[in-house]
Amino acid sequence: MSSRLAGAVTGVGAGAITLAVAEIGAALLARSGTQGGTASPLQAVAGAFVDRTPPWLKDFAIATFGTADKLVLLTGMAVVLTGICALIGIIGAPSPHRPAGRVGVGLALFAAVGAVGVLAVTTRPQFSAVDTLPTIVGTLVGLFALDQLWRRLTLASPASQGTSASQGTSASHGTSAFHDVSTPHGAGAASRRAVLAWGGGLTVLGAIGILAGQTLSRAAEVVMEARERLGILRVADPVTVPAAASQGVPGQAAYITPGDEFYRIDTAITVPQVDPDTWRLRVTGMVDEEIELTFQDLLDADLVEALVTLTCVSNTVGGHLVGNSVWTGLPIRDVLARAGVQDGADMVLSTSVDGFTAGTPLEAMTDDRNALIVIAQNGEPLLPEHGFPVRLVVPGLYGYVSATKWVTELKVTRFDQDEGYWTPRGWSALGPIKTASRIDVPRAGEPVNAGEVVIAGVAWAQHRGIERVEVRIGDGDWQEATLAQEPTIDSWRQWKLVWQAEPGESAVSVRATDATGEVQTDELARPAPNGASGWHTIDVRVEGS
Ligand SMILES: Nc1nc2c(c(=O)[nH]1)N[C@H]1C(S)=C(S)[C@@H](COP(=O)(O)O)O[C@H]1N2
Ligand SMILES: [Mo]
Repeated sequence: MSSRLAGAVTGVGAGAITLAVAEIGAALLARSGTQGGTASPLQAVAGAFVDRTPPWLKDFAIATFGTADKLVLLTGMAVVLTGICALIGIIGAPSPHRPAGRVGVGLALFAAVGAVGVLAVTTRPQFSAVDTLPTIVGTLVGLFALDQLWRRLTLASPASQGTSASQGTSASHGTSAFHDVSTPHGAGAASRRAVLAWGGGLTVLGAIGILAGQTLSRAAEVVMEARERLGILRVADPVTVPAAASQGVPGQAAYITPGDEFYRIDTAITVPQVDPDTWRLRVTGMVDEEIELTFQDLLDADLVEALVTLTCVSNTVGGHLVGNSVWTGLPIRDVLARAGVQDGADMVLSTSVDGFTAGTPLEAMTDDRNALIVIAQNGEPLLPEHGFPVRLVVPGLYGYVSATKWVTELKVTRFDQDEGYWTPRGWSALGPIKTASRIDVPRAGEPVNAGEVVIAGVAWAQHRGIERVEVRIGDGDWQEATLAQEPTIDSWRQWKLVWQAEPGESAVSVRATDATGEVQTDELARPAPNGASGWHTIDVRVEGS
C-alpha cells in the first residue's frame, strides 16, 4: 500500500466531510428560513459556472446531453473536486521523501478550495452573510480532519518508525531503514492501513451526509402540498380544444403537450421550491405606483386561459425544445395598467427567485395578445420545474426573453438601461420566434414499406399563424400538406401528407409559410444569437413490399 494512496484518501475524506457539514448546514439554514440566497457550496459553484457558460458551450451541452446537462455538470464537478482533494492529500501527507509532509502547504491549499466555495456563495442572487457559514464551518472541519490524519501518517511513516525501531540511529537518512519497515508486515504499513480506513470512512460518511443535506431541505414537501391543495384550476371562460386540431397520426406530436412531457430549459441547478404563501410579485420601475401581488390576489382575479406554443431559442432544426399547452393566468397588461406605465418605457425586465431575468418588449405585454402571469398548465398548478407557483408566457417570443419561471418582479424599464440574463452572454436582446416546421413521422433512420406512407409533423409561427405547409420528396415539386385546424395563431399546427412511396432512398423536406405570406427560410443558422433556421430534412429508406 503506497503512502501516495493513503495521502489521496485523506484528502478525499476531508473533502467529503467538509461538503457533508456544509450541505447539511445549508439545508438547516433553508429550513429555518434564515438563509438569503444559496448557502449550499455545491449549488453555488454549479450556479456560478452555469452563469459563466459561453453560448457555444451551452449549445453544445444541450445538443449533446439534452435535459441531462445538469447531471453531467454535477458529475463533472464531483470528478474534478475529488481529483483536487486527492492531489491536496498527496501534497500534504508525509511520504518517504518528505517524512513530515508538507502540512502547511496542504492545509493552505485545502483552505483555498474552501474559499472558492465561499466566494461562489457570495455571488449568488439574494446573498446574505449568513449563507457563508456552512461552507466556512465545513472547511474548518475538513482542515481539522486533514491535520489529524496527517499526524497519524507522520507517526506511521517509515522515518519515525525507523527512528524508534533502530534506537537512536539516524534512520531518517538511511534508505535501508525505510525499506526495512515499509514491508507489508511492518508497523508503518499497519498504521497507514488505519489512516486509509479513517479516510475511507470519512468519505462514506461524507457522501451520506451530502445526500442527507439534499433531502433535509423540506421546501419540496411544502410545494407538493400546496400544489395538491390547489387541485384543478377552473376559469369562467375555458379554452375548448377542437377535435379538428388533432390529425392523430401515430408518432406525430400530440396537439397538447402534457406538463410532465414538456421540454425543460433553465439555468437552475436544483428546481427552486417557492411557497405560494410567501410568494410576491412586485411591479416596479417606470410606473406611477409600485404594486405587489400575492398568490391569493391571482386566484381571486379574473383569470383567462390561452393556448400558447412555447419555443426555446436553443432548439435546433427538427428539435424538440417546443411544446404546446393551455395556460391559465392573469393578462400582464391588466397588472401593468393598474401600476400605470410611464412614457418612455419600452421593456419589462422580469426577474426570477433564482436571479434569472428576461427583457421583453413592453409592446408584447400591452398589446392584445395573451401575455399572461401564469399559474396553471393544462388546468393543473404549474409543475415545480415549469415555474410553480407563477411564471410568464408571452406568445410569439422565445422563452429566454419572455417566459420567466418562478417570477417575482416585473420592472418597467428601457432597453438602453437594462438587459436580460442571456443578452450579455451573446444572445440577441430581441427574440421573436422564427417560422419553423418539423417532420415527426417517418422517423429519421426508420425504414418504411413501399406504398402509402403518411408523412406528418407540426409547424409553428406563433402570433402570426401557419397558412401553408409544403413537403418535397427527393427532387420533386413542393406538395401542399393537409393542415389540421388552427384554434389560435399562437399555437403550432399539425400537418400531414400521404405519399405513394416507391422503393429507394429519398430526402424528405418540409417548409411552412406563415399567415403574413412569408415562406420559411432555407438559410441555415445555428441557435445563437437569435434562433436556428433552415428546412428540416430527413432521409427515408423505402423497402420493396
Ligand atoms: N427562472 C428562469 N426562467 C426561465 C429560464 C431560466 O433559465 N430561469 N429559461 C427560459 C427559457 S430559455 C425557456 S426556453 C423557457 C422554458 O420553459 P419550460 O422549461 O417550462 O419549457 O423558460 C424560460 N424561463
Ligand atoms: Mo430557451
